Amino acid sequence: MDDKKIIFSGVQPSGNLTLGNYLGAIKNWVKLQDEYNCIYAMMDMHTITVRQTPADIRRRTFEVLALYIACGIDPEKVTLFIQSHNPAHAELAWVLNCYTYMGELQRMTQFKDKSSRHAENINAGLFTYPVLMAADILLYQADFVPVGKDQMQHIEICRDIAERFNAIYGDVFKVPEGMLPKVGANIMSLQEPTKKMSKSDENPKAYISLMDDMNIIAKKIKSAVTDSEGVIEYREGDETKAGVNNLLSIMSAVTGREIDSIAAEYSGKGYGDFKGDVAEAVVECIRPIRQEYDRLISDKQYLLDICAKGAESAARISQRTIKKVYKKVGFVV
Ligand code: ATP
Ligand code: LTN
Repeated sequence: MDDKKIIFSGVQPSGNLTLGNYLGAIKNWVKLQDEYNCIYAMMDMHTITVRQTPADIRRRTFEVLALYIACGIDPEKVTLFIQSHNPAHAELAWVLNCYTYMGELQRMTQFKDKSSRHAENINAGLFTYPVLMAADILLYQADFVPVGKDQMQHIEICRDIAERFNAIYGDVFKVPEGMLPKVGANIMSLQEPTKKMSKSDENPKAYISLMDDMNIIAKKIKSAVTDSEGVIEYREGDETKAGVNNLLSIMSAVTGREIDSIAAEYSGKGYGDFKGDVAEAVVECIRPIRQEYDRLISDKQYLLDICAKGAESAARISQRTIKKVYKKVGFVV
């Protein structure tokens, strides 16, 4: 291996990827692929913490892979694989479960949120979700984990578990750091802009899916909730401005322009003009991704070959960590 630092990240194939997933995570991954050794996975094992239709997981796993590549991830430079293809994730997760406290898992926002939304199925996997995520990252001795803001609490618990384990057994795990994008780390719902944009939102008008038709995307942006003040201004922390703040962040993230300069350009103009331009910018950002995606998704064999090669290399790298961990805890290796 060369001396490049290691990056690990992934997305769950639990729904159609949103503009939030793209701007918060995947867009950032593309920028990192030359400078780092990047490993990106489809986190299928995490999706079954919530009840799913099996055929949907299978189809979406390929969709997510095709989207990664359509967004600009180069399979020649990056390791791309399906989480369940490398058994080391489940193996390390078991060990780490025994070094994680119930109390710290109980405090996780995502657990509280998802268990209230799925009250009929609060399973043990949903509870230990962050432990599997810690295993994903620690297996590869990752230095950095590029994610959106909502995942930072999971990165924190991963660091705590790694430090706890290292304190007992010596330097086994690299303690990773989260990496947030400069803009786009927290794209909000278009309908309730104080909530994050989420692919599992029951109201499809709340999110932009990368799979939406271009005219639907434009419509969703034009009907985004704003306020009655009529002033295009970014006011951090002002909940009444959450809708406008969000549209400004989206515009900034898709065009690469500074928020202040966008706000200045629209000062004195109405929301209608502004939304029309945001809609156009978002459509122009997604259109080429969609075209490339449509081409890739029809070539199943190509996608299968990529994840077979990726799984082999992922298994090879992670075996080193598994061996070390098993030896340290006292298993016969
Ligand atoms: P779900 O709704 O099923 O929990 P999700 O839409 O939150 O899914 P994930 O698969 O959990 O998506 O997240 C994938 C990546 O996208 C993570 O790095 C996450 O931080 C990022 N992400 C998700 N939603 C947003 C958002 N609204 N803004 C910025 N980044 C986001
Ligand atoms: N929980 C993450 C998906 C995920 C992940 C990971 C991200 C699972 N394992 C490891 C980064 C590193 C989410 O985005 N919901």
